[in-house]
Amino acid sequence: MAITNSKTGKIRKSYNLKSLKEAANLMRGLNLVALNCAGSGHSGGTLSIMDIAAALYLKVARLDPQNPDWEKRDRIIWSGGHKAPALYVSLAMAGCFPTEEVMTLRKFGSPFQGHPHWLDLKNVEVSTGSLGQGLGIGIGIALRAKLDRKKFKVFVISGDGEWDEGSMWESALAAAHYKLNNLVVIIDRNYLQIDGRTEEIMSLGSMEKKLLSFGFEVLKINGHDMEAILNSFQKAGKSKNKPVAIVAHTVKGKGVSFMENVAGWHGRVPNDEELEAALKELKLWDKMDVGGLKAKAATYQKRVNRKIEKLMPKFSKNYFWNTQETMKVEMEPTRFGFGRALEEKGGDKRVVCLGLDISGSVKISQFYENHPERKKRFLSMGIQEQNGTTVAAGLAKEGKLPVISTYGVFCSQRNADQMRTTVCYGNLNVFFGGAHGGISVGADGATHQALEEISVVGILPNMSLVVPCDAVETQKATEHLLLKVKGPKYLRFAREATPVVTDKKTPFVFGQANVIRLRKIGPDFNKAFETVLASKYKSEKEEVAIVACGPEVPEAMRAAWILKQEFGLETRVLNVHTVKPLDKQAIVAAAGEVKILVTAEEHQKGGFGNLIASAIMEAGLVQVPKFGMIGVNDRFGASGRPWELIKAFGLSAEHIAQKVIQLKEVKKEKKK
Ligand SMILES: Cc1ncc(C[n+]2csc(CCOP(=O)(O)OP(=O)(O)O)c2C)c(N)n1
Repeated sequence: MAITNSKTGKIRKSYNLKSLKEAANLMRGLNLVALNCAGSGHSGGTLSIMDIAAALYLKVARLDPQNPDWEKRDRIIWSGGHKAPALYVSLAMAGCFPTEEVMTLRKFGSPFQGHPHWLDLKNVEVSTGSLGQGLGIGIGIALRAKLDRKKFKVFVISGDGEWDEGSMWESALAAAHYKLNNLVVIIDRNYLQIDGRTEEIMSLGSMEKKLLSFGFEVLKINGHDMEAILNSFQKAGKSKNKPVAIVAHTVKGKGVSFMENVAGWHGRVPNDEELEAALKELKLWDKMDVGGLKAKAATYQKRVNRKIEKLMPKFSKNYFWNTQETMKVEMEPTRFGFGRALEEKGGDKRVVCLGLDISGSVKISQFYENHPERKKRFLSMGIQEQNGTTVAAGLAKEGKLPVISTYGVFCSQRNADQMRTTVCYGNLNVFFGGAHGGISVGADGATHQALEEISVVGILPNMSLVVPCDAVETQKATEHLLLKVKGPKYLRFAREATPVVTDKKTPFVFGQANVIRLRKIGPDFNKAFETVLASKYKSEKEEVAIVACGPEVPEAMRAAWILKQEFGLETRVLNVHTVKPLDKQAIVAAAGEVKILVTAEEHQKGGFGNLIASAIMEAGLVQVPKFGMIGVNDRFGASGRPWELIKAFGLSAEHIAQKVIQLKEVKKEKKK
């Protein structure tokens, strides 16, 4: 089949071998320009799958770009959602929307999210981004076709690294069990994942033999030979009673010499010079209006900037970070503190680190990078959050101090039952490094923005949970959790650089909050504040308390500054780095001593705020303060720049200050 008019049954546009190859080449170019405009994303895998994508969307699958909900269309599932740009340029080339629109990729408000979201963009079948789930969805759709005697086909595009996930093999069993001959799974066998070569990270061996033994009809092809690709799809259409697996041997980064077979290009995008070199290699530099495409992206971004600025509460001055001398701070990602601590304390032979194929980015690899002798204590688990958690449990049971780390979403929720029943119920000494927490992971979008860990993890018996406010505090917390806290522990930290507001001397006592007070507005932001342990603090009859954790602590400090300068209000900032066990004494003391109390979290609103509220309510105070919460308001995240999202989702200091003022005014009005 092909791009079809669903009303007349006629082919809208047909491709021969030559034009299909040309289209695939152009799609590579468009993909790279979009990635360059986005400033982040996945070059390697989008290039390795592009010939297959071109064949599927332009020639093989039955689709009507004018009728995305056409019942008879073939369904294409992108199980590896990080290859979204390849999906978007495929849809554009098929005629679903103008190609230039894809240049808004990964920008705030764009339908071209970092990972595909079917509710944002017609023609996207399902939302993906958490690896290992697309095949199961495909099976569900294929089963529905069988139940209702529908003739459409289901194609699932997966990556080889993705097959580290146990869920893929569960799905493989099910596909064969139900004899789904209407299901074709494509494996982009490029032999690379993030941390390196698949066979070194978690050997897959022969995918062909494995899938054959699972009951698939298996076709092995060169995934860049267009004729072979088309033939394999034709053969796949004739399967009698088996699901089909096309193992497409490909080259990650295909088409651009300096990207080919280089693991580092997994999550890197070309800068302007690299883009030019790449497009010249693809013989597209003179053919494409790169300037025009980039202008489209720039114009869209300007609109975003204006929209977001409108969402910001306004004061007499701009108090945003580094806009005026006094607001100058150093910025460092909290994950750097995690890496430093592992490097410094990793000499302890009991420490074993488990990598989940994102080791460089979350900084767990710093454990061994300068200490080759520790490499044997670094266990590569591939993309296996669930298995990694139980393996860590086994290590802990035998006296080791295992540390396991990946994106917070996968670290706290992909393995939720393993964490609950094996680790927490057994009270085992496993350290979870929940990296890239919060929306500040930015352009990757909702699938990668961990906003629920405080609720999911903080409710577990025996668990300790720390959410440090900056890189320095992250280092202290990592060291403490690793060596001093027995039992399960979870550290929530972030990807983006955030203000450093503590130093070596700042108190950090596990389980005890700090009080931060603005003493004297002066030229140096950090020096204007004094920090003491909450247990040592005596009330100064401040009117306001802001109770915060994680990256909202610096925002709370800035809010205290705004409240003082603009309204003359004194604020007690409570840095509650340890969320479990919670320093209820400090919280209740604040509640009893101020008139307005606002909680602030870069998390679903209430995960932290409700813990603070219940601590206050349970204390049975005679009088409770006016209470407000700042957090993400019952929604999923979105693609965008980290600081754009902080502003757009109402998490900035300006929003905290505004909330305080609103509460103050409500009170005044009621008195009248
Ligand atoms: C459950 C889950 N864990 C981790 C990640 C982070 N991640 C994104 S892509 C990727 C590597 C995927 O490798 P592969 O499937 O081989 O894709 P390709 O190399 O073809 O891009 C990882 C670990 C994720 N998206 N989902």
